[in-house]
Amino acid sequence: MNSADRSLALVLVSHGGMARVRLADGTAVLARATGRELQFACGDQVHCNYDARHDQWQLDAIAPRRSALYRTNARGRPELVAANLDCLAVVLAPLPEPDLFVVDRYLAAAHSAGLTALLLANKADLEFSPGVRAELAAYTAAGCELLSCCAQSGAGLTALKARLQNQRSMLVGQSGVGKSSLLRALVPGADAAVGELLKGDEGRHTTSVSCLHDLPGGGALIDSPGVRDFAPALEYLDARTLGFAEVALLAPRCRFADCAHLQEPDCAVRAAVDEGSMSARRYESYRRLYRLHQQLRARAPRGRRKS
Ligand SMILES: Nc1nc2c(ncn2[C@@H]2O[C@H](COP(=O)(O)OP(=O)(O)O)[C@@H](O)[C@H]2O)c(=O)[nH]1
Ligand SMILES: [Mg+2]
Ligand SMILES: [Zn+2]
Repeated sequence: MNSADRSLALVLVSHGGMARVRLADGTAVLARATGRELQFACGDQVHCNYDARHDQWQLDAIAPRRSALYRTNARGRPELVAANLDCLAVVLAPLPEPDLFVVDRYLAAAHSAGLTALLLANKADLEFSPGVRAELAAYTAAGCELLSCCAQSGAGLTALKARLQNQRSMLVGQSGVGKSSLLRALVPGADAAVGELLKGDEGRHTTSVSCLHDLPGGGALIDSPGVRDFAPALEYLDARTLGFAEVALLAPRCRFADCAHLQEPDCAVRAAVDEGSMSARRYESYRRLYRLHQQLRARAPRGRRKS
């Protein structure tokens, strides 16, 4: 190995210590992480070396990230979902029935990671229930961007393309909402690309890993596996607002600077809920996340506590 082999590569797919990376010269190769403690994900810029003796590319360092999206994994540990994203596109549809608490937790994670968030209401050929429609209106009233589209008919896709252009975005959301359909509609040849990316890795299902794709005209789009639930990594959540945009706006008007917006007197957040200008369901969502946050802080060893 010599230092001339050293080049910055982009992680297109990552799983279990392996990554399909795109080298500086544009070729995609499979690389194995040299250290078990290296945590990398789709979108990471990494240093790779070719190990001629083993005929194997090695991934041995990760370049500093401009953003990092984390979740809590099944063992309760923070896990990197994607790196260097600009935008998180949370996809929902009339079918399957949206779980808006999951949507809220994605938005909270995006907000806390400094990403812009976009609600993508797909399957515009179907109708949302009146209850969900009211909640969607509450999201936009709270300043959340909402785009309606239809992967099937193509409606709304021109506006969506323009919105995603020159950005790196990730499609997330429940299984079956149409993430992969949207990807296919926006990235010609995406299916073939996924097959190519997972080549030599037959055990992998295209539906179980995130894949980064170039958008025609600039930017990139990451498709992600469908989820039933999503928990942000609580240690990366903004402790004051838990990533709730309404709370961030209202909190400066609370009487106490450290108001948790639960029982405190003169709380601007509770006042907004009482008068109907903040969605009661969003507030309930905030309270659930707050409880989770408290539980985690109580359990966390001191060194891991943040704020
Ligand atoms: N009616 C309707 N069905 C759609 C639309 N987009 C995707 N679907 C269907 O929804 C199902 C799930 O789509 P898929 O892209 O696999 O969802 P994912 O799990 O989020 O990746 C498939 O049967 C798609 O054909 C749409 O705009 N309208
Ligand atoms: Mg999919
Ligand atoms: Zn308050």
